[in-house]
Amino acid sequence: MSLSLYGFTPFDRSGKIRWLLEELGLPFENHWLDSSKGDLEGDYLGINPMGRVPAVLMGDRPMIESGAICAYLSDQHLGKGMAPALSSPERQDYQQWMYFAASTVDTLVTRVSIIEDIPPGEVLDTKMSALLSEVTDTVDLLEQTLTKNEYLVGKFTTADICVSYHLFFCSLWPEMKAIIDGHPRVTAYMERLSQRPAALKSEVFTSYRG
Ligand SMILES: N[C@@H](CCC(=O)N[C@@H](CS)C(=O)NCC(=O)O)C(=O)O
Repeated sequence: MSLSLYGFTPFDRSGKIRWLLEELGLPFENHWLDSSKGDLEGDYLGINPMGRVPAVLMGDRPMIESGAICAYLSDQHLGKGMAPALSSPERQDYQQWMYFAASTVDTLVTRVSIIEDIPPGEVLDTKMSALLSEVTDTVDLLEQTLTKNEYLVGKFTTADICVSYHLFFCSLWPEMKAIIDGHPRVTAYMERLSQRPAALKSEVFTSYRG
């Protein structure tokens, strides 16, 4: 079945799908869209009616939502070991971290982008400090989890791709990077993941590695 991936830079959410496709060894056609040229309009709305990226076209079936795409592809290719089988005990943790990536880690980035537009003053300070306290709780939990294993679910899975990918996005904000850098196991985990051949090939951690 043909597989096409639509994104607009190596740093939008299509990066984690590209990384996963490399880990799975699946051939795909990469489409870089440019919103300033109207690429997210017209025919593209047949693939993603919201005019957003990423999206994939599997055969003639489109799919949106980066986390769902990663989960679906991993389950479709269960034999490649990127997701634990439904009946395995690890599946519970895997599912937890997949949702944690999309609803806890990814939203930190969405929220900081909104908060940083607030004019300097008390409102900005209060909201930023509440957000940074959540970042600390999030990274503390990861640090604690990584005392038991090198990866979130014991062995490397798509949950590591999704969590580390969104954490990498967080690290692009100096305030959040300072918190992440204060967690040695998390920092070593990010470094370990960034050295995987599939991660290097998809260039997702390029700016993380400087
Ligand atoms: N929850 C969606 C978020 C999709 C999304 O918001 N994508 C952004 C870029 S990562 C976008 O396409 N924005 C359109 C634009 O900026 O014109 C996902 O994970 O796929």
